[in-house]
Amino acid sequence: MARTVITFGTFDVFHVGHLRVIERAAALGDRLVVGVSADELNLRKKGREPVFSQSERLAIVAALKPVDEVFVEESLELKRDYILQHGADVLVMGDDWSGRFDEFEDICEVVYLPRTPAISTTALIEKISSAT
Ligand code: C2G
Repeated sequence: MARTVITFGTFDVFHVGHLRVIERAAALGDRLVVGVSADELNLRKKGREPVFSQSERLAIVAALKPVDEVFVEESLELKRDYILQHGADVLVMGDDWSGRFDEFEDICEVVYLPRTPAISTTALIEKISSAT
């Protein structure tokens, strides 16, 4: 049976760290499903709107070769439902979330991948805004 991998993220100001985690997630199975966080969720949890809107972020992630399906992640609390709905065998997250999703080990394998060093959306935004 095909092994389905699921991962989640905002993927705002898409960069190579995002690409690498998606590629490594896809390599762990046959089919990759990506939950892209809703604008509303970002506003609620991080107190700011992403630079790119949810439909733009969704379109970018959906166009990537390793990605088979995308959906909008409306709430962080719905992870269990999303894993079940999409029939995921593996949940992949970057290791900034290490240990945070171990509770789902009863329904799937949970894998934390090391983040790509020295790149982040926040650092990019700072770099671009301070450029003269
Ligand atoms: N990432 C990475 N290396 C970086 C930056 C990000 O591997 N240098 C990974 C993160 O660990 C994450 C994914 O890229 O797995 C997406 O990162 P974010 O867009 O920052 O997503 P986040 O806001 O952490 O996700 O349910 C989770 C939510 O959707 C929020």
